[in-house]
Amino acid sequence: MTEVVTIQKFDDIATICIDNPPVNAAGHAMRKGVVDALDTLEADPAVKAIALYCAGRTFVAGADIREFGKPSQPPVLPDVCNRLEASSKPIVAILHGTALGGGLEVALCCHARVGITGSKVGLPEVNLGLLPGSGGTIRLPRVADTATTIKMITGGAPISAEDALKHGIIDRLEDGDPAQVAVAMAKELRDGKLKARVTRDLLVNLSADKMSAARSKFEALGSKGVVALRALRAIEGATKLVNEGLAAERALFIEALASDEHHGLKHAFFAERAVANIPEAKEPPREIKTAGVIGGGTMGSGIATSMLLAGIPVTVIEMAEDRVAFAVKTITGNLQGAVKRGKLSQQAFDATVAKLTVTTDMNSLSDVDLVIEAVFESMEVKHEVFAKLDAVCKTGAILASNTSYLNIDEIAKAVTRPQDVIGLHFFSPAHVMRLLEVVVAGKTAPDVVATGFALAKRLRKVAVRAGVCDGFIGNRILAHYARSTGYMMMDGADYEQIDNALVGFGAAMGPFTVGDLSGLDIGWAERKRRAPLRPAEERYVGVADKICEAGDFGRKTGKGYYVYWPDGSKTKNPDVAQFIADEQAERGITPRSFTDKEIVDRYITAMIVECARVVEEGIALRPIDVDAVFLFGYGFPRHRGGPLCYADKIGAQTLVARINTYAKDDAYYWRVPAMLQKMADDGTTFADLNKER
Ligand code: 3H9
Repeated sequence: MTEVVTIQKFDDIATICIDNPPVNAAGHAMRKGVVDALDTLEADPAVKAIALYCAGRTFVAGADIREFGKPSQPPVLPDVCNRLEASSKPIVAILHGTALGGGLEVALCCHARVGITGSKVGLPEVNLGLLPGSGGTIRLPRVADTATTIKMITGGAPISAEDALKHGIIDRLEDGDPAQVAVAMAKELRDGKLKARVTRDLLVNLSADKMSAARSKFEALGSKGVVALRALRAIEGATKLVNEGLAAERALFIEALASDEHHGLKHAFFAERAVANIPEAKEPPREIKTAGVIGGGTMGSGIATSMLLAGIPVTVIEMAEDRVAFAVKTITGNLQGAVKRGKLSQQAFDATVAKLTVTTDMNSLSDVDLVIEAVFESMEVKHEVFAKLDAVCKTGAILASNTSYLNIDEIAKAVTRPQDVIGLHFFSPAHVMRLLEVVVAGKTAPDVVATGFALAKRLRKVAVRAGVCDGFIGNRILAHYARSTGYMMMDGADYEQIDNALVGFGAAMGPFTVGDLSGLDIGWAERKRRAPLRPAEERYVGVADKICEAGDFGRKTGKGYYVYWPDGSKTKNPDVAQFIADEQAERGITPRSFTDKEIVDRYITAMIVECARVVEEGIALRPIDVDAVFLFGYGFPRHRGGPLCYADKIGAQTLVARINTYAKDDAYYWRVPAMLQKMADDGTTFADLNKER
């Protein structure tokens, strides 16, 4: 036995307990421990039936992801699974928490499965670019129907124990403590009250038509369907002899382990968790029982919705009565949307709305624990708001700004308690987007930073620590690489081609379509603000300004880079071609063509350049923090792991060579960051930097 697996005997039944915190992952010690335990119990003639359960918060949540990419140490999980299935004594698995991936595969090899109420089961391997690699694709279709098998394996979402029971994946639902349920169920198994079955002996339940429809669907997705298609190929193996199917699954799993998709998705999995590792992590957070939001526009209402969904009572301050009505309507509308999406029950809706107050009276904030302002982006307005908060809010209340780019140190000058001031930068729609930039100013107290992270957790968001600079991590980087698309357009690339090339790279939408969607007036205002700060050497493209001057702000006005037709289609706005041609003539530019590859290369390289600078200057703690910002706030394709994970794949030397080539067109824009040059010289990577910091 190993320290993570123990056995206990109760007359003629026995239990095997796995205790491998935090999530009982099937690492080497667990695998070896289970096989040793089984050897011991099989050799004991007194033992008639066995129950396998876990201590702690969950049944086995899968293989140990940290072991992937390292040489595998026997016994490997597929062998552990086969060993369990071949046991001469019946075994029942007791599932609590989340039985995921290799965890569910272990359970499928046991001879009966009992779910504890509230538990979930799933095969989420595709979320890591993998497929179930311990028989899940061969055994699940022997207990569940085709649609359930395809959905669980190619979609990756877990299902409730109730649904698992309905679909035949588990045999029974019980309430109670897993250790006690284990003893009771082992006795029932011994007495034949709980029926034992060997999954591999069951008939396969696969509809050829449904499999073929799924195959066509994933093939049509191109590169986005690769992971699901590989998983589907493994499921097809279920129709072969069991051992042949298992061997084919193993081969596909090993292929998946070596794939770029797995590399990127595994990085994304760890990025989501690594960002919580901040210098202030050990500080006890302040308690947030109630909150205030200043400004009930789209952003403020989204923030309020997000807090209400987390059960935090919110007071929203608006300037006038008509604005109060607008905020109430927007927030209740958001909450109704949550009901429609199944995120909130109708019953909970009424209780949630009851936690909302919208008023024009700033004094209502006198007792709240946190206030987030989401008012107009002007330092003057922010100063006015913060001075009022300073006068009204109780001692110890956190005063946060949702500014997208303004200097938090400067904002904090308006109050007598700068230690309580922080930036909490939400992304629109704030009740949907997962990213929260926690912007730490010079005087922000460590426990205020810790509170920002604790709040993000309650709101189910991913918090990333950022330093103060124009645009913090995300918007600063965006402002830089967005210019590359304007430059390419001005130099001759068709903007629709740019959009399509970036969608081909994995973006949900191209940058010009995104601009139209979010409103071209936003960028216009931002360019006007930055105009006095713009260095003389910086190249400027005025096409977007011309579109705005014509009164076209994108989707909301029906016209921007594209014209949006009532039938939902869009075509290029013919005015834009003229604006481009005029500016090219004015600046003496002879347009040239761009390949899709050059478009993607220039765009991504521009992004990586500014990402490197943000890390170099300490605005982001580590490269992985920048990756998290782009994965959770900017729709960077998850399977590529984030811009700096992708940068390592391209290689620093290639990136430096590209920048030097592009610099021949524009030596100001294309400068090599010192950090990237160093990496090109000494062969280090952003991944190395993640390990160091
Ligand atoms: C697989 O099973 C392949 C097999 O088919 C074939 C094999 C041959 N391994 O998320 P949390 C860590 S593939 C290692 O914050 P929660 C996590 O990094 C696997 N570590 O907690 C974190 O560490 P830290 C299929 C893992 O309560 C800590 O545990 N399974 C693993 O919010 C707490 O995690 C999956 O994909 C792991 N498998 O959520 C399940 N899982 O504290 C992936 C977690 O140092 N896991 N950690 O940052 C999850 O979905 C969630 O962690 C879970 C708990 C729902 C279980």
